[in-house]
Amino acid sequence: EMMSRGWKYFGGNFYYFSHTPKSWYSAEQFCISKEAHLTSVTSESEQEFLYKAANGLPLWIGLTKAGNEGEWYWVDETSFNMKQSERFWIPGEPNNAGSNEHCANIRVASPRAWNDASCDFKFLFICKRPGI
Ligand code: 2F8
Ligand code: CA
Repeated sequence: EMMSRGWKYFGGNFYYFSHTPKSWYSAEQFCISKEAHLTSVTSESEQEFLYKAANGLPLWIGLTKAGNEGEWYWVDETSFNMKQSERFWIPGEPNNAGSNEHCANIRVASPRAWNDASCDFKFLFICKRPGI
């Protein structure tokens, strides 16, 4: 099937691992053009699949902040619960370094993989599309 070229299947979804670094917003626009979104991460097994496929490179995921309170949310509309998700961050993250880190990436090959970084940085990224 054409659609699955360059996409990896895991747990009912297809994931696209980019080869071109983009800012967080440009990465999401790219994913939308593929009828996908930057990936959400909702289980330890999904996290493990992603950080193993990442090969140690930082990759944008679909987690960003909105509103005056700067609440984290998933861009694919999966509900985000910080208490349930604490286990996925690198210890000490998110630290909002320079008060300018409003997007999240998978930064290390570990169950505790996420870092918050400036959305303007160009990183590789992961799109996720439902398998239907
Ligand atoms: O030590 C953690 C710290 O490392 C970097 O800043 C020095 C990261 N910056 C980027 O990834 C751009 C911080 O986000 C991270 O908290
Ligand atoms: Ca950080």
